[in-house]
Amino acid sequence: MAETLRIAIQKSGRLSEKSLEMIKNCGIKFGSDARVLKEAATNFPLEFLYVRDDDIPAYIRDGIADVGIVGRNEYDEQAIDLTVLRDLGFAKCRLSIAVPHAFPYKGLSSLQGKRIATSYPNILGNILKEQGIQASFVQVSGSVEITPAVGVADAICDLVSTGATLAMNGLSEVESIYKSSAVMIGRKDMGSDEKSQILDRLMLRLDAVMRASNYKYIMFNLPEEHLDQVAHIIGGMKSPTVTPLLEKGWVSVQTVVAEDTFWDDFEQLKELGAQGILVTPIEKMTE
Ligand code: PRT
Ligand code: ZN
Repeated sequence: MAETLRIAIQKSGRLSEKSLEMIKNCGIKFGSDARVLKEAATNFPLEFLYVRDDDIPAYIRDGIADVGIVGRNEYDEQAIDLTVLRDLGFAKCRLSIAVPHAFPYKGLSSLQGKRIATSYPNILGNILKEQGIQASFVQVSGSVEITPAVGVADAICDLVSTGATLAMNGLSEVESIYKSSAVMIGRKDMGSDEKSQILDRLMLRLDAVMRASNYKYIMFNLPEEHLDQVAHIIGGMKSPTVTPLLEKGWVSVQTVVAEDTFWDDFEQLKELGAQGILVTPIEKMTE
């Protein structure tokens, strides 16, 4: 039987939708039916395993899955020896220390001898150890933010994205100790050449999808005399496509710009007389 690559995806939670969307954008077709445990893609040798995110690293280690998508926090906390294949850039969050407003926090050393509630004792433990700080951990798997109010802990260390949960529970975020986003992880040895080749094909597509999301395609009309200056602004790219317009002295320019600098570029182009600026997303982009 032909080899297939098995990917473990969170069944239902913050990572699920975006993980599946990225794979769909790779042109891979499947049902993404969250009621099933596993399913196969119809046009690519890939099988999906829908599980709890906590179980993904161990499933990969044990060969039940070959690769998977988890939060970097989950992977680092479990300290299972795999490879981070790609940082996928979504589900961004930070692991932060938060304390009740009355706590006189002056830095990590204020945690000396305190009780800290967290679901990340390994990540936090390593950071405190580096600083020579000793604290006791109250290990909880949910509702970490209520522990100071009920007298179980003096401080907490939990994931934060908007900060709304902390604010709602009367806690101040005093220090961010670690940053996380979704990562694709895999076993160091795929076990067969065929499987490694499938993984390479998947990564090639994933890279094209990720690269595309970092760029925009823009088209605009420009007085020809400003072409040199515009080329300077959108420099770093391969030369733009320039076509003359019927109106004398005007050209139409088409090029790719980075999402990061898009608004700066846009303003400068306007200043140079660019008109009818049209911006579109790019679906796939190869090198
Ligand atoms: O059921 P299963 O075990 O699969 O899911 P789960 O409940 O363990 O995980 P889930 O879906 O909540 O989170 C999956 C991953 O998403 C995490 O491991 C992180 O990598 C990432 N992520 C991104 C977050 C957050 N943002 C986040 N805000 N995970 C959790 N939170 C929680 C946080 O713990 C706190 O309770 O959201 C609350 C804070 O949010 P804000 O926006 O109020 O600051
Ligand atoms: Zn979980």
